[in-house]
Amino acid sequence: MHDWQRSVIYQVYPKSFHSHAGNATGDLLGVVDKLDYLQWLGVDYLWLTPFLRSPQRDNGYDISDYYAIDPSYGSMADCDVLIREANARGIKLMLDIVVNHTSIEHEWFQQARSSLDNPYRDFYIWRDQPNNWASKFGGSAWEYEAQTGQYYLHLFDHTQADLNWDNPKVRAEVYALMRYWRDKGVGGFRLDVINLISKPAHFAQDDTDGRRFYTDGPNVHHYLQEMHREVFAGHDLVNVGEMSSTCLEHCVRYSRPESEELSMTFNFHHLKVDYPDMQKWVRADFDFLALKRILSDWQVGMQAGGGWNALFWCNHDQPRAVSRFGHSGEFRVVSAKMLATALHCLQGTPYVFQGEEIGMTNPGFERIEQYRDVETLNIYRIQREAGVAHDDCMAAIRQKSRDNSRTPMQWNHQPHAGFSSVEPWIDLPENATLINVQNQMNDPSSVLHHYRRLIALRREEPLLVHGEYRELLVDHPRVWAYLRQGEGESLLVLNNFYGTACEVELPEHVITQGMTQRLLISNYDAHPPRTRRICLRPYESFAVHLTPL
Ligand code: TEU
Repeated sequence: MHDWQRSVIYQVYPKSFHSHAGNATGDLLGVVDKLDYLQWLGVDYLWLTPFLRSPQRDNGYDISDYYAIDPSYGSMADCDVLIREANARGIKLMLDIVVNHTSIEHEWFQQARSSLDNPYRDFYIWRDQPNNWASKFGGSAWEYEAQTGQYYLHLFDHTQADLNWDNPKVRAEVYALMRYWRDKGVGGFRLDVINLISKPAHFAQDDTDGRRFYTDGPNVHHYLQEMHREVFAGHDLVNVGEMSSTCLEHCVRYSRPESEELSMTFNFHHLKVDYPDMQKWVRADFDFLALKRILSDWQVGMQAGGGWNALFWCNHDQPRAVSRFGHSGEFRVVSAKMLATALHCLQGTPYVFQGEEIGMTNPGFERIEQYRDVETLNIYRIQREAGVAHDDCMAAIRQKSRDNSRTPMQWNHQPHAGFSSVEPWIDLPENATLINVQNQMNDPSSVLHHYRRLIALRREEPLLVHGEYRELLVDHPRVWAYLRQGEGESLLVLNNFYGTACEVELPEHVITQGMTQRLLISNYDAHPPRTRRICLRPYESFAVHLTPL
């Protein structure tokens, strides 16, 4: 068993975590300030979203120097302090590596754009004519570069130019920069949209947006195996790939140990259950049966293929889980705990995104001026130009904008929730005084203590790591029930996803006469179930260890 299979990873969005300097944006020493808290919480790894030098057009996912810290986050010396202080507390740092694209301010792009025969020209992807491929942030994926009269490819913002991975010099540069960070003592990498790096030889016209040509592209496994040999082999690293619009077969290949590619993969299928007809920018409720089906299929499929899932509800690109799949009003606390239990009892490595552990909600910003995210602002402009009414745009943005998760971490009752001493770069939700770490630290029945218990359970209960996932009550429209089975023992996990009580009847083999039951965690004062018929209260959830006689 790999140690990271028993680990929990905490995601820090440094811009919104804590400002040591007291500025409008967070910094690396601000993360150092909170390491004792993270150690208390019990997490094993910290994934920090990019803090390398960047014009910050996409909050650091547009890197202009892979060997320098962005001055807004501090210095290289601060970074060394962070790595050292985290390691001293048994916490390793995962660096976010963004190598599908660079900022157009990167020296390579500056060189490349200067002339057709510049040695860096081939670091990027140029064509005389654009095709119909779409940028994931709206509009065309091609931008015209007047000086040399060609278009360059950008799957994201036009300031994020895609690197040409078929050029061996590009790959050599990428592995070199990863070795630099590896040798500095980071414990692993999170690889941004890494399944998009291999583009096809021909840029065909497409009847959709082109993604089927470059998603899990022709040489992607070959390049990841090369990265493994060049960077990972012989080192104790955890590497997670962010996989955009991927599929199960590829994720098994990316993450099974025999492939020698990555440790695990993120995919987003379960987070599209509120995208009607795959449309993100429409307000919509989530489809619960689809959510269960997708998560179950990935549990079963990854287990069968020997792959490994990264488990998550939240990250810096997604709305807050409690607002999305739970209840942000009277049932906020129980529903946040239910979501946590449902996820943490699955097979895979759980990720906690800053603020999730205290049940932070979407901020519900009403005005477009309160939003900062490049994707949100692009979409607003494009939709308005296409004639969509302001109110309809805003209803979708309020629900779906990436800024929902990017508001400052809520630490305490001080001004700006203890995040900074000046007005932060983005507003805080109004409920910040109610929902914060300080309140919950002192309250053993809080969401925070529930997370701490779940994180500890990962290490205590081997069944959470290797128990076989079996779904129960597959068609139940409100309850997600599953087992994690081992030899002669199992865990039973029940989760009511709705705010009304409901009764379920478990199959006969699950609860048998005289079996021993040990309650591991619950979000109400609950006793282990004595019979097969169980009444679940609003958002009730628990996990129980069962040993038949
Ligand atoms: O995101 C990749 C990605 O495709 C999405 O999660 C994206 O935000 C979503 O499709 C938009 O609707 C990664 C990073 O996590 C994100 O923050 C970056 O903006 C993006 O790559 C580009 O580097």
